[in-house]
Amino acid sequence: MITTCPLDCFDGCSIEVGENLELKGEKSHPITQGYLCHHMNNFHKFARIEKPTLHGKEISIDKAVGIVKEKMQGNTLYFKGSGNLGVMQSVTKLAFKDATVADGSLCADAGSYGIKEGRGVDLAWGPLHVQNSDVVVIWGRNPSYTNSHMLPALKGKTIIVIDPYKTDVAKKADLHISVKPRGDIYLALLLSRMAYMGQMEDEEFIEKRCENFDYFIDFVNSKPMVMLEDRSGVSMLEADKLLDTIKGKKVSFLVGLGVQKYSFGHSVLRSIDSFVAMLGLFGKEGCGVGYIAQGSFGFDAPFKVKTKTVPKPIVDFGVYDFVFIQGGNPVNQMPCTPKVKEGLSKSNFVVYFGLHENETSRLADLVIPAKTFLEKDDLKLSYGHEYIGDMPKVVDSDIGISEYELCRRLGVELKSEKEYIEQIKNSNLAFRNGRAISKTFEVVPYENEFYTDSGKFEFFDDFDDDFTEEDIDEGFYLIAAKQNKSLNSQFKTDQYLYVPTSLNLKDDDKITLSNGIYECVYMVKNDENLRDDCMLLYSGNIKANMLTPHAMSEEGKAAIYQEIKCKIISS
Ligand SMILES: Nc1nc2c(c(=O)[nH]1)N[C@H]1C(S)=C(S)[C@@H](COP(=O)(O)OP(=O)(O)OC[C@H]3O[C@@H](n4cnc5c(=O)[nH]c(N)nc54)[C@H](O)[C@@H]3O)O[C@H]1N2
Ligand SMILES: Nc1nc2c(c(=O)[nH]1)N[C@H]1C(S)=C(S)[C@@H](COP(=O)(O)OP(=O)(O)OC[C@H]3O[C@@H](n4cnc5c(=O)[nH]c(N)nc54)[C@H](O)[C@@H]3O)O[C@H]1N2
Ligand code: SF4
Ligand SMILES: [Mo]
Repeated sequence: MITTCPLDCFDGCSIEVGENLELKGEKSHPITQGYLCHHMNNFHKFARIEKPTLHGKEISIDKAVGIVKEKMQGNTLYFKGSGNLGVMQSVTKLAFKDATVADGSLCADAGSYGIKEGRGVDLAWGPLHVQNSDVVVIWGRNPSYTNSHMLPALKGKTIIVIDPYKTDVAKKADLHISVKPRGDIYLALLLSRMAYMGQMEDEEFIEKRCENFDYFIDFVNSKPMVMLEDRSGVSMLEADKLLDTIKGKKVSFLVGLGVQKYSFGHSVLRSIDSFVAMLGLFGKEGCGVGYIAQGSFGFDAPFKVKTKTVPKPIVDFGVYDFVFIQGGNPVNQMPCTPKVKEGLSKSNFVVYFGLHENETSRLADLVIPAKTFLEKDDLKLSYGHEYIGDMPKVVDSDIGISEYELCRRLGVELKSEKEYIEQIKNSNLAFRNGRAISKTFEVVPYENEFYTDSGKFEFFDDFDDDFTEEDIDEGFYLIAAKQNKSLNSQFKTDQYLYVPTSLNLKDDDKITLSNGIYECVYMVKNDENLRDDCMLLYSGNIKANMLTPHAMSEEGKAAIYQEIKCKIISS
């Protein structure tokens, strides 16, 4: 039987389920090409929660559902994570219509906001596009870990990596630009200014397809070169190398989360898009900018309900009597762990509904086991390519309860699972070589129009940066990055703080870092791939968010993990 990987990942792999639920990548799938990553290859090895527990004591599913039904009558917060990206995961929103919903993002929404400002919609830019490019610029993304099914499309291409960390692709790249963290917007402006000086702009494209170019270029030209070099950490010489390499070429830009974990994250994506639009590199084969796309664009959203909302990155759990957490591990993954813990301890009653034990389940009053993706019907819309993946129920299990079943037992009137899935599929499905793809997918995205009100690309012409010179020069950035063996906090996590070798610390030494408000002790490991002004913590590290700020982006209600710098207070 064929199903699809449920995890929060660009690749949306198609999986052949064999005997004893053995999981293998589908060989003939154009993206999956027969292989899966560590997570799915080892999926069955990770212990799952088998029984509901109330304050640590086993109870029945019926009793657990009864408790939720009773408690949700009070002042309730509904918080959904991204442990499983199937569309049916959101069915529970129908049960929590009267609750406050934690809305916004721990992920990509600052950047997405900026993309929507310029292009209207963020369309996917998958491996089948990238294979038509001459040059690929990997900008704040780490495909070897987070998007491994992109790697075949990079073969034989000229590769440029823009990342403060020397990632595996950076080591092999034709050019690696070790940008200062938080410096990409200045780099995009530097590149735009130099491209304009070199008359690289595509006048015809700008004239026909864009709005606001004159304001953009005036704004760009008003920025002193020295300031742009200083703030980006990139010299004009390096910028010139990049421009030289892409001149007259078909170029894909693969942008990741790295560039936008900051207060002005939306403007960072907008600045990159503006640079690319100025060169006329949208709407042409092998050219464009790919980010975490709006996979659900064009599809019906039957579980969308109007509720009270509160921004997710800064939600105070403590003001709710009842907190229902589904498919997420906020104690580990939300910014500012101390505040999250404090909030949860003040709330009267916390439910964790998930697959695995974790930092959040350990603080919850009631723990409810979920069914795995193999045990329920679902559908996957991808944010990294055009293919739509069926996720049929493959096996029955006595363990756990599905999101749909929970909703039903909470008394919500529902259509059948199959009806919902068909409704969503039918709203926007097309076929290519017998495979389902999104109808709103375009072979060459934005070939004819952008999705803004004007139908044109909208250049930007201003942004705010609250960081002072002192903020920039002092302390260390804590890079928040993904690891190859964990999917955020699921699976095999890593517990080191990676430090630059210039600090002359020894592996396994302990150091204390402070962000000015909180302090935390870390065990270190030297990493020669780091800039001297950076340290790195992988997502899923128990202490990954001890020092990240209780704050959110100016736009997009997104967490801004790297908007704070830390100092060593003892080593
Ligand atoms: N194996 C694995 N795969 C995953 C995940 C996982 O946890 N593990 N998570 C999934 C999820 S939820 C997401 S959202 C995606 C994210 O996928 P990516 O965007 O690839 O993930 P990140 O590791 O957050 O960031 C990528 C890179 O940004 C760099 N970076 C940090 N700060 C800056 C900066 O200021 N400027 C620039 N230019 N670069 C910077 C980091 O060094 C890192 O190499 O991956 C998905 N895939
Ligand atoms: N420091 C730092 N913090 C980060 C990041 C970072 O890079 N660094 N990354 C951020 C990003 S990009 C993201 S997307 C978020 C992710 O943050 P979360 O959404 O909290 O992701 P996970 O840690 O993967 O937790 C997923 C949970 O879902 C459960 N689960 C899995 N499948 C199912 C299912 O079918 N049903 C139910 N009910 N539960 C299920 C798992 O048991 C697990 O507890 O974290 C953000 N936080
Ligand atoms: S996590 Fe990503 S790469 Fe791994 S199997 Fe799932 S979709 Fe494929
Ligand atoms: Mo994410």
